[in-house]
Amino acid sequence: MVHHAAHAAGQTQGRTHLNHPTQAEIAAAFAADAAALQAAAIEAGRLLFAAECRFFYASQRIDQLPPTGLPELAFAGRSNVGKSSLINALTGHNALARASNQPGRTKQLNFFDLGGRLVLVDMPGYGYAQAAKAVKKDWQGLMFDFLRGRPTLRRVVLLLDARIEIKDSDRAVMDLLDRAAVTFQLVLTKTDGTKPPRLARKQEEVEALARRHPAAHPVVIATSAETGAGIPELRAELAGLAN
Ligand SMILES: Nc1nc2c(ncn2[C@@H]2O[C@H](COP(=O)(O)OP(=O)(O)OP(=O)(O)O)[C@@H](O)[C@H]2O)c(=O)[nH]1
Ligand SMILES: [Mg+2]
Repeated sequence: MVHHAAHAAGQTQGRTHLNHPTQAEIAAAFAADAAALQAAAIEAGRLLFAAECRFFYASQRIDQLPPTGLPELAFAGRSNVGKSSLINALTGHNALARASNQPGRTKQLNFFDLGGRLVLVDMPGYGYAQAAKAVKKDWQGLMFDFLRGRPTLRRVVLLLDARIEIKDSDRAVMDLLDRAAVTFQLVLTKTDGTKPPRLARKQEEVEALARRHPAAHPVVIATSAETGAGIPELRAELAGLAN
């Protein structure tokens, strides 16, 4: 691709051979190719997430999961971080996944089929301090068991609130995913509440964190379910995992 583009760049400048494009021509050719690839990925993401998305299964127990089939993506993170809202933003629905400002809204594993190509799993949150012990054991235990042992789970989208510090519970989940060798991708949520310089620092901090975790995907995406920021980029990234 780059070679062709550099060749074309050379030709437009009236050269007849392709051996000596200038540094600037090569850089321009790389940039043009990268932009074309990103545009294609964004379009693939848009198409995938424009497909019909339907809820098909809720699971409250690890021995009652739907049969495995399509590649699965699980949305994990602390209570209230915005998992259900992010699924709604990605799929362009207002209320496919139930979101609420009451932490601990999602209490089971909710499975959504996206166009027969990918399954999205909305998970209960962890780290909800006020949850009763028994409750924690129930839905948080279910979440951990699922993350550790699901063969079709292709990636965990691990959400971190851009406005607040990373917590010990987040670190514990990243360690667990490292140990289970389950790839996770860190996604910042609620970026509408953060000024650009602060958000840039946060993004760097989280990218550095990703570099320290063997199971972490290196790309960190900053999103807002409220404004739609980062949603096309996240769709593009996730479309690469679909059938
Ligand atoms: N400002 C802002 N608020 C958001 C955003 N995304 C979610 N919220 C709010 O955060 C709260 C929690 O959202 P949910 O999507 O229910 O969070 P959750 O992670 O699914 O929560 P649990 O199911 O309880 O673990 C709701 O009041 C949302 O409206 C966002 O991008 N920006
Ligand atoms: Mg939820």
